[in-house]
Amino acid sequence: MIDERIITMGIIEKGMKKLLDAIENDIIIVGGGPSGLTAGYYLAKKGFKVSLFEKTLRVGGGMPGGGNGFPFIVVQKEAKDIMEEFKIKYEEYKDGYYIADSIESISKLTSSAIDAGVSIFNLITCEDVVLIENKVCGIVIISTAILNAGFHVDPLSIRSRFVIDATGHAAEVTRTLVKKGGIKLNTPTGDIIGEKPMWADYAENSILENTREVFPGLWVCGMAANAVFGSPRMGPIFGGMLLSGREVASKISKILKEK
Ligand code: 48F
Repeated sequence: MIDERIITMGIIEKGMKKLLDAIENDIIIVGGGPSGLTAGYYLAKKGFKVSLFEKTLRVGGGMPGGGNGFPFIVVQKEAKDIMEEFKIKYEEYKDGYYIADSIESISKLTSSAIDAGVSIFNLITCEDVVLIENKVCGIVIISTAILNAGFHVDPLSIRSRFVIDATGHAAEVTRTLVKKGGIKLNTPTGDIIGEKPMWADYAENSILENTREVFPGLWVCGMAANAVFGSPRMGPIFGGMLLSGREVASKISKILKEK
C-alpha cells in the first residue's frame, strides 16, 4: 500500500534540508539561464559550495526557445570546447559557426551543473541583496508564488562570499542594488549603462571584459554583464553566455583560492 503521508514527509524533509543547507554558501548564483548554469558547473567542479536560484518553474532562461522559437542555438568556434565539456552535440553549419539543439543544450548544462554539485532552487525569486558595510554578502529570497500573489510577506536572507547576477537582460540583482543601496557601481558611469541594440560581433567580443565584479561581492555574467556595462545584445548566438559563465567561475575561483 502506498502511504500519502510518507510521500508528504519525504518531500517536506528533503525540501527543508536543502534550503537549510543553502543558508551559507561560497557563491550564490541568481538566474538559471546558460551563463548561470555554466558558472555554477565550473565553480562546483572546483569544490566550492554553490546555490543557484531561479524565479520561474524551470531553469533554462532564453536558451530553450532558440531563435524565435526554432529550437536551435548557434555557437562560435571559441566556445566549441565548452560544448564538448558538456557533451552537447553540434554540427558545423558554416566555417566557425556551430549549431546545436537548444533543448539538448540546456538539459546538459543543467544535469552537468547538478552532477558537479550545484544546488538548484526553482520558483524562488531574489528580491534584494544583503548589503553589509558596503559589501554584498548574500541575497534575499522569496517564493515566486507569494511574490506574484502580491501578499505582504517577509522574505528570507541567505549568505555567501560572492553573488553572481546571471539574470540576463534585466540584470535584476544589480538593478535592485543600485535602486536601494544608493551606491556607485564599478562601471564608467557608476550606474547601469544599459543594453545597446543588436550587434552580435561586438556583443560577443566584449562580454568577457564585462564579466567582472561590479560592486564588492557582486559579479555579473552573461547578458547581465553586457546590460550593466552598456554593450549590445547578440540574439541567438550563445557562445558568449558559455564563455562568460566559465570566465566568472575562473575569476572567482582564483580569488577564493588565494584567501
Ligand atoms: O535570460 P537568461 O537566459 O540569461 P543569460 O544566461 O543568457 C542570455 C540568453 O538567454 C539570451 C541572449 C544571448 O543569446 O541574449 O537572452 O545571460 O537567464 C536568466 C534567468 O534568470 C532568471 C530568469 O527567469 C532566467 O531564467 N531570473 C531573472 N531575475 C531573477 C531570476 C530573480 N530576481 N531571481 C531569480 N531568478
